[in-house]
Amino acid sequence: MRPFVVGTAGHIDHGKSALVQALTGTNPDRLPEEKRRGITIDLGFAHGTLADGVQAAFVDVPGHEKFVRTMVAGAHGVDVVLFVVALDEGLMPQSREHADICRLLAVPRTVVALTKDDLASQLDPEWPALVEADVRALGGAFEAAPIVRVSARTGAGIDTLKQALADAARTLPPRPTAVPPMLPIDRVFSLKGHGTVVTGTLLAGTMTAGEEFEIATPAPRNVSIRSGQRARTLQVHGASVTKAYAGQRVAVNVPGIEVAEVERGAALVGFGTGHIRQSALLDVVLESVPAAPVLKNRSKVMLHVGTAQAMATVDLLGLGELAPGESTVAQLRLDRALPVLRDQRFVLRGFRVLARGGQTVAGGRILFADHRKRRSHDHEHVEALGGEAASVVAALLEEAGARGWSRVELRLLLNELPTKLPGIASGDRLFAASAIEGTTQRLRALIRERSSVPREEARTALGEGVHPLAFELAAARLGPEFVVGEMLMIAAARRDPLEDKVEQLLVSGGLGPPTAGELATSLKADKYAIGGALRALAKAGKAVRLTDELFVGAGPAGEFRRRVVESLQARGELTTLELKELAGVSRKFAIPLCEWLDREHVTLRVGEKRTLRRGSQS
Ligand SMILES: Nc1nc2c(ncn2[C@@H]2O[C@H](COP(=O)(O)OP(=O)(O)OP(=O)(O)O)[C@@H](O)[C@H]2O)c(=O)[nH]1
Ligand SMILES: [Mg+2]
Repeated sequence: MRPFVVGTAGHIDHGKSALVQALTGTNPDRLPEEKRRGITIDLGFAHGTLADGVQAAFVDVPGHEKFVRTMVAGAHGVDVVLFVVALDEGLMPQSREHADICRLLAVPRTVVALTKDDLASQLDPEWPALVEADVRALGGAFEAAPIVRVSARTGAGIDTLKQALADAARTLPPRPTAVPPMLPIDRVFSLKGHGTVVTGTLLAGTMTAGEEFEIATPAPRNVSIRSGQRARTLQVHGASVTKAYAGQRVAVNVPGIEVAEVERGAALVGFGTGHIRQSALLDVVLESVPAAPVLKNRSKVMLHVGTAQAMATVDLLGLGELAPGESTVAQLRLDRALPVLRDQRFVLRGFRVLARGGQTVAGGRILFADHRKRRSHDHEHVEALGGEAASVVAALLEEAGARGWSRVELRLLLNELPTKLPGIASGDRLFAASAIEGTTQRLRALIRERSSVPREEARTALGEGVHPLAFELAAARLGPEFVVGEMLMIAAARRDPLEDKVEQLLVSGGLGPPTAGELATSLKADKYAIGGALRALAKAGKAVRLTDELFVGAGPAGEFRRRVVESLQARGELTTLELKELAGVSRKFAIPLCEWLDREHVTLRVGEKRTLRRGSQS
């Protein structure tokens, strides 16, 4: 059975504190003012043994309508709500508001105590059944919750109630344990000889005595974090422990911090995680209370999350308003950054008392401690953040582009990581496949534009939005057209396999090679492709262009030129016929060959004869 916290709820004076005392032997009202006025003002704490030796921590909350914010701070980490209704009064305004709050905070288990049962004899015999029916009519968890009639005064029903609480706790869902600790602070005090002690319910993770941690304090701007603090000692249920687990109420001795530096609303978080935990922009799933008025877009409300509060503007992301009892995704923009946890529940309260009592209008679940303002077109994206871990990771990666996310950050943001991670991994970082593909394309375009660019310069040119690991992934994907080293370059023009075949046929054709048309036919290739291959060979010095139709291999052409120069040096001049005989080919080839030599300024044509141009060597 995992550790758990029982929290009271119910209208003022209905006997919550008296019941906690009857269950645990501890009076949770410890302030002199509470004792004098006979009401609870601040949260009270106790612990005791239920049925079968089961240990439980208790948080007792005030019922007064002015102290609902304290009630919410007390209820945030509660596993089993002990919903107290005085039998003689029945449901009252804060009974209903506390019921709403427990439902919005998704307190996992509910046990109802109809207390002051010792007064039953003075009541109409039909009255208790009516009260019970009203409780059932609250709906949800109240429809099937155990209802136990008790008296704190006589002790009647207390054992049955202990049994009901223990039974309810037996099947509690687990808390996230594989995450860094998160402890919303609900009390700060100084202990003589020990220094500052903070207490709270450990919502997630485990804490170890001596461990370093951070304190995230609600802050007007961005984040406010005190790092490098150490938990000197830990106490659970009044006894020192070396480790505390999620679901336990923990007292942490933090000698490095002054009492005045911390207050309820701050949170103790794992070392190095404060910047992820704290945010003034929260993507949430919002659910409005059925009896509340319509919630308009841009409404200003008070957000209660963990033990903290902040003023919030509700952006319904494209919706004009939220009808009572409906739900949607939204972004809450806070006047200060609060420490939060994914899936943490919250409550929104308005500023006027509603007809049925109380000011609670909505609540919901935190999806994401964001860093940016959402717009209406982000509606679907925020919706995706409410899905299964794998699809949430995919949505986050998609949005982060080439900046990506580290596994550590994702685990902190989501409390867990799916076993199969989407995206492309490099080191500890993950990127959406589309982001790497996009970066690769940008890099290719950059290199093509500049032919070559130093690696570092290319990285800078792509901008800060591209994480160095994304750049490396992109560089590795450039493809064979590029050379990747300290310089990123276009590889020398890649040879077309058609060029090889054309070159072969030209060389074997000597001075009488196939024409472009004949090459196209014999290679079954397009004449433009043949033309391209021939021009590429000529450009590379492997062939000589005689006419557009006729190219000869560079080897045979050079050999012919050498022999012509040799002959002319010996004989002074040569006729076209003599030149044709020297080439050993038909006129069809000989004439263009001679004209090529003229163009090359090797020969000079004088009538039907050619001489060697002055200055021409070979
Ligand atoms: N007769 C009778 N009176 C009770 C019983 N339990 C509590 N009371 C009385 O009811 C009054 C209120 O009790 P508390 O326990 O302080 O009520 P509470 O719900 O904690 O009140 P707040 O914390 O101020 O909301 C006190 O005068 C108690 O003595 C009970 O079982 N029987
Ligand atoms: Mg009380």
